[in-house]
Amino acid sequence: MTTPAKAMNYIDGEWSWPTGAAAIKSINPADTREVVCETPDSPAAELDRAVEAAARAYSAWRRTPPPKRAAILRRAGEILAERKQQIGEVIAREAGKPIAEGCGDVQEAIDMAELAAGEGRRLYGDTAPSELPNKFCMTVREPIGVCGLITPWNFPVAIPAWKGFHALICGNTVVLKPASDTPLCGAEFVRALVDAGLPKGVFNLVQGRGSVIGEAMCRNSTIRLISITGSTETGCHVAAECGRTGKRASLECGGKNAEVVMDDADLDLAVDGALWGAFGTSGQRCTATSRLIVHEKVHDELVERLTARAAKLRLGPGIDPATEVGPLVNESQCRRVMEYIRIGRDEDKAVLRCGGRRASGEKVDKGWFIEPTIFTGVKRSMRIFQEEIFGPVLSVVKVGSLEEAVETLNDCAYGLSSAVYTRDINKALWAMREIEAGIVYVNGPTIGAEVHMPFGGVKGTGNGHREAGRIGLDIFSEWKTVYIDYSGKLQRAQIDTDKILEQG
Ligand code: UN1
Repeated sequence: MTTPAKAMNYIDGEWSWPTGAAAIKSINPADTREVVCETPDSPAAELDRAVEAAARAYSAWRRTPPPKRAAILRRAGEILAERKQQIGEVIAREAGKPIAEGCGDVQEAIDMAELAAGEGRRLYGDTAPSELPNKFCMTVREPIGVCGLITPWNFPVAIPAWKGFHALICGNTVVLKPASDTPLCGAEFVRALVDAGLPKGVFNLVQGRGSVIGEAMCRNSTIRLISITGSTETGCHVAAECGRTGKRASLECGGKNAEVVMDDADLDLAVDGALWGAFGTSGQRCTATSRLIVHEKVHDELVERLTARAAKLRLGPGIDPATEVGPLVNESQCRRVMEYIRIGRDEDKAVLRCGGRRASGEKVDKGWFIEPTIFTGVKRSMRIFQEEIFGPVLSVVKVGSLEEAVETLNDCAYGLSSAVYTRDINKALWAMREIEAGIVYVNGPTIGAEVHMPFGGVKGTGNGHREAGRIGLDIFSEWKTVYIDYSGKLQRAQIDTDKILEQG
């Protein structure tokens, strides 16, 4: 085993370990004997120090022309591309993702760098005519100030990039608190920005626990915005704290995404989609397919094909190129998922069709592996149908019509992603309109959103924001409306001028 790396804090242009801070160990979830890295259990004061650095850097960064900010982001993207394999391996070891997915995670960050850098030459506002003569109206985007980013372990490079690059291109300065399960991934992301030449203080990294650093972020009154991807429970807590201190909160929270399969669907395609959507990333995506809603005419055949394929998926460490499904990220997630499997078995006679156990065998004995699990006969009232599990567990529900399928899909507290498999364009368009979700796929799985399109959801998934795409800039900027009066005299708006005799 190699000596564990150190994933330090990066504050005001310096990598540092806070004096006296204990170490949090990040463990390889595929082999818990391996300590991937040590990171400081930073005290709250460290967060405040990072915010002060970000606040000092803000004035110059806000005035840096956006195309110049863009050049740094573009370079960061190039550096991530040069290091893709190496960082992909870090993701495989620290988050447990299969290496192809780890590299895909880095690729998503590269794509986001490209997108955000392009925005450096746009950041468009509007111009509009005035209701008065010789007057002109326009809007310009302005940054918000110091932004706090709280990011999860399941896309430990891509999500910091989604949030961080948009924040930076808009002219904000940043403090990032990455998940304590993946501190080295967070440090690798920041290292790319540093090596790209970002001025000191513009992007700061504070490692540690959510209960200390996340809470300190909420309390800090200099931070103007917190953007968090995490559970709905944590997101709502952060939003409540932000409300108390007058900050903006942008929430990207839970999902309970469903794939609908109609009787006219291409079943091979639907099986491929369900398999990838449910068991890709071991089901640990907020976009993962955790419900499969199937027309009764194709239900049995679909379930048969799906269970046969799921049972053959190759489990193993992410670093092994043969691996299709990696481990759960840590012990508590593993226990949580096993508890849901127990609940599924106990409640109201859901039928366990495959999986349902901790995986065993030479490749998986040392890690947090769970067999891809499928329940059939699931009813809408069941907890495995309603609650986010965040693991390789799929609940199948049988329905008799498209209307029933969509009503079933919508009977849920979340609304992030969804998929409909049908060959009938009318059915597809009807479902597209009726589904309550931020993302709808037709004949494609619920996972795999692209960086240039808005990402986010309705109901318990978020609070109305969309990340990524052009619209993601709205999270990280304020609009300023500018009126320019070149008439050379007082022109009064919102006054009935006919009644003012002297008005010339
Ligand atoms: C997440 O799981 O939080 O759409 C993000 C997808 C990925 C992003 C997932 N591009 O599946």
